[in-house]
Amino acid sequence: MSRLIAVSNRVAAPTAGKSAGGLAVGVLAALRERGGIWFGWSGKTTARDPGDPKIKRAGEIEFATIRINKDDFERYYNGFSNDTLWPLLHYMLGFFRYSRAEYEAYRRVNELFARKLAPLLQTGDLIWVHDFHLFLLGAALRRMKVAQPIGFFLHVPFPSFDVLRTLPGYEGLLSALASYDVVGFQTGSDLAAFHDCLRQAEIGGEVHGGGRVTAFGRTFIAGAFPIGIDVDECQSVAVGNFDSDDIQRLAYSLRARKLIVGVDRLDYSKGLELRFRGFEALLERYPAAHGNVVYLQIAPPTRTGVRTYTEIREELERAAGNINGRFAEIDWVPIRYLNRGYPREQLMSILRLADVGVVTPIRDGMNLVAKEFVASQNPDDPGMPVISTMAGAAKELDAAVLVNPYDRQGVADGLQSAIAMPVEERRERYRTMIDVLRRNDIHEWCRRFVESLQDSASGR
Ligand code: ADQ
Repeated sequence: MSRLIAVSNRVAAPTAGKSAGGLAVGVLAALRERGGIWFGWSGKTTARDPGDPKIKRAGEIEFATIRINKDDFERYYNGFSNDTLWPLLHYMLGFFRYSRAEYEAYRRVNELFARKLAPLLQTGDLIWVHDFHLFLLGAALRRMKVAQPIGFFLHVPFPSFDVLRTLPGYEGLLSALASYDVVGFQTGSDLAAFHDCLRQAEIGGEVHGGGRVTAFGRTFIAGAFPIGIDVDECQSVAVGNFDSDDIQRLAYSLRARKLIVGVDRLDYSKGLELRFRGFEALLERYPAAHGNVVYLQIAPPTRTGVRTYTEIREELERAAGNINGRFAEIDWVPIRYLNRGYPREQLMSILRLADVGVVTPIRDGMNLVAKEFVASQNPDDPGMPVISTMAGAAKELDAAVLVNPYDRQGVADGLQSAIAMPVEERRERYRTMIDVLRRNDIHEWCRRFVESLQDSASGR
């Protein structure tokens, strides 16, 4: 069986006693099955030459990590990846910034990854590159005459042509994607947007049947591969930790109140302030919620040091203070806003305890929390997710309560209908959703992608 070489900005080496989240679960499972390498940044920068990758072996898997040049890192990561590509890909051009120097650093880091990875490769390997930090890696590997199949999966949305062309040199990004053998997106809409970009007169690409497309002189596969979760792992973690002191303390503190839970990285794409305002509208429109509903939002800071992120954090603190100030009573505070991370075990049990999971990003490639919320529920008395139509997850989980995150009253009504939903209806919707999650779990996602990559090799 061919080895799998997974490449991502960060490498999620399993740590004793910690369960891996999201994509790490799937990639680790695929690597365990076939053996291979997970290659990426070590988390450290250097002022000198980064040297050879540091390799640690755990069973069939080698974790190979490199340092990145200190000056390049800032421009590659906080600059081009997070201030240019992230807002562009999430249709949030108000946050978009562009600098040629940052693009150059991004290109250099992608080339560094190629230079350090190439010597580790063997004939027959399958290479799977993850996410927008590494758009240019496939092209850089091809220039080094790497002939093995290379796939790319985009975890975030792919924008429509009119948004994409905001990026100076967007053609280069599309042509870099054409260096891969398989390009995967989260949803059919992302794939359709990619097809549309290729068909533009200035690109001159073509879309054929069977997932094949031609552009920049190459024919390759472009498909939708919605990422899933490990349903059993999620369930057992949620149940296993449910009786812990922390969860029981939380349950006790609620008395018989309904619990709405949100769990997100603190990012503007997650629409947290709008969500707080939607909850405020719930309190305005439904007086019965006063004293009877608690909204717990967990959002640890990310990208600290970046101004926009400090600003969102302050805005959220203001909004929470404002809403609590307006509605709190002597024995009830409506919003509990926790600005820190929690271990996965605790998170999954908190989701299980909740009556409503609120997942209302402004844009999201998929959103695994929506799926984890469903998987962690008690099938006999399941909580109900309220999901934004702008999250990839809404496509598969259409049995949830769906809302437009910009519609403050719509969010309030959605929350209310989830809170008040009879148990039979919740069970029925839960069964529909859990079936979808089981059919397309994280293992299936990996299997489908790797199979496409393998097929692309035999089709060449
Ligand atoms: P993210 O934007 O990071 O991922 P998401 O999919 O919601 O978003 O979360 C990833 C993982 O992080 C989940 O397993 C979740 O449990 C965990 N997580 C989130 N908030 C947390 C918190 N406050 N504390 C601890 N853990 C937390 C990107 C894309 C998504 C896509 C994923 C996977 O932006 O759209 O679903 O990749 O492809």
